[in-house]
Amino acid sequence: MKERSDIAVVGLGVMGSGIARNLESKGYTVSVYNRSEEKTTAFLEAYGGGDFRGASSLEELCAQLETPRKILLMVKAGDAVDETLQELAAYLQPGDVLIDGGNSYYQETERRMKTAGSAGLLYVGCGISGGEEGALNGPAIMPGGSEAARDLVMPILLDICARTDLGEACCSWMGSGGAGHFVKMVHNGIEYAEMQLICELWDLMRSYLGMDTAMCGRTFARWAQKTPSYLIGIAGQVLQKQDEDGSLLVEKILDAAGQKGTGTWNVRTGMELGVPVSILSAAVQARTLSSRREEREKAAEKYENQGYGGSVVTPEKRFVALQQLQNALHAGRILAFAQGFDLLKTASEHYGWDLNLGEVAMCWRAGCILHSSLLEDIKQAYVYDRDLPNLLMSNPVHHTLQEEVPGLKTACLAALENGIPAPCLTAALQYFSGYTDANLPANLLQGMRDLFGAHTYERTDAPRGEFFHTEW
Ligand code: NBP
Repeated sequence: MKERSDIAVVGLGVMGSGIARNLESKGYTVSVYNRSEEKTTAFLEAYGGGDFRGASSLEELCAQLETPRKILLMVKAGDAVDETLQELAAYLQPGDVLIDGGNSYYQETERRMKTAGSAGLLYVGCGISGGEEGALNGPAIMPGGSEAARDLVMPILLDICARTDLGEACCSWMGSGGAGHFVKMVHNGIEYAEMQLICELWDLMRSYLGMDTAMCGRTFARWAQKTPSYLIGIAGQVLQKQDEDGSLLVEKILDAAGQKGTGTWNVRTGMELGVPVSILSAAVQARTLSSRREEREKAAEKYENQGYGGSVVTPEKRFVALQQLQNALHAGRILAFAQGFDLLKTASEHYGWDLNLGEVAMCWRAGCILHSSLLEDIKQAYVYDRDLPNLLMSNPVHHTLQEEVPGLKTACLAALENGIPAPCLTAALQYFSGYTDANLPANLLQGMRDLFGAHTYERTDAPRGEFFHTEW
């Protein structure tokens, strides 16, 4: 074992222990520390044969490290990060690098970076995605922060990140400040939307197409095999999983979902930066509504369930209808990515990060929850035109949506006619309709605003930026 460790991992929970093992497997000597010492002891008992050094205090941990020290925090986002940083500060020296690998809010990362910088410390906000499996075998990694830390951390992160089948790394430097954590936040926002879209598709399959749950599961599995998507694949897996008594497990899972906050951060940030994030927002709100389980039960009783008695597809027409639903899901996913990438582009311009959106898509190609073949198309769209104003303006995406939006319309109509809630699918269609409409009724809105509040308006026969007022 080397005299001093190359890197330290603080926090040996699900992610920290996987990443520590991943680092060690790539030849690094890793010091490990956990607030509750039992976890450090258990970790060393399980993997102590490797190049690991345990520490029972942060002071001991810092003393074990090669300088400049590189310390990866894998603790719960929020106060735990601040508390750990505060305690660590006493044992660090200028030039040491702090890497926060948790799901921190990007503005907190910017604040911590300033505090660390005032002590001469380098700070990296590092989005990591891939769950337990990814942490161990290669996650998607989205680092950003102090430029001076870039050359110190990138070789290490490139060693442990996921790689595509072609060997391309799913890790690249996102930019300064909170860029890395911002990209991870948007990743999670799109994840919310994709998952909700899949759930709505399942609802349509069972309620509109009359398919049984296992058949729906097999359908998702087949789709994911043909056009790879991690989330569609696991939806197929979950729908087919049997409980111990042989019945389908999903039928016994309560239909009440929670949310940890990263979804809400997307919605709030979209509002602040003036980016339409209606699909992402619909996904967050769908979870919130689902969590009101008891209220929904009573309301369903009062309104004798919400079905409006629309037509349900006959088995003979199911094949064609299923094709339309598949198109609806794909189109909905593209539109959710379009909103996510719009949020990234706008934030990049606002904060001066100069995000490379093709590289963001590349980072998500493997190792993370979003990985799917769709990301290859998105990557290509931004490689072809780095300044694409919106994903919808890419020619291949235009071609795909021309083919698939009719399916999205069919899915939304079926949902509306049959009283099947489809907040994300309808938000996706509404976003598409609005974004591609050169004649929105906002002129009436502007007129009314000017009438009651002299808010002024721009005219179609005058240059943009010139404002007029009328005495109505
Ligand atoms: P776990 O819940 O498995 O572990 C949490 C860790 O945080 C433990 O080591 C815990 O120490 C430590 N911790 C807490 Br809680 N409060 C602390 C405090 N005040 N001071 C010091 N340490 C504290 O979380 P995880 O799933 O490994 O997630 C770690 C980070 O990675 C989070 O930010 C999470 O959002 C992010 N993330 C998770 C996933 C995932 O799939 N799980 C994926 C991507 C990112 P203890 O043992 O003493 O309680």
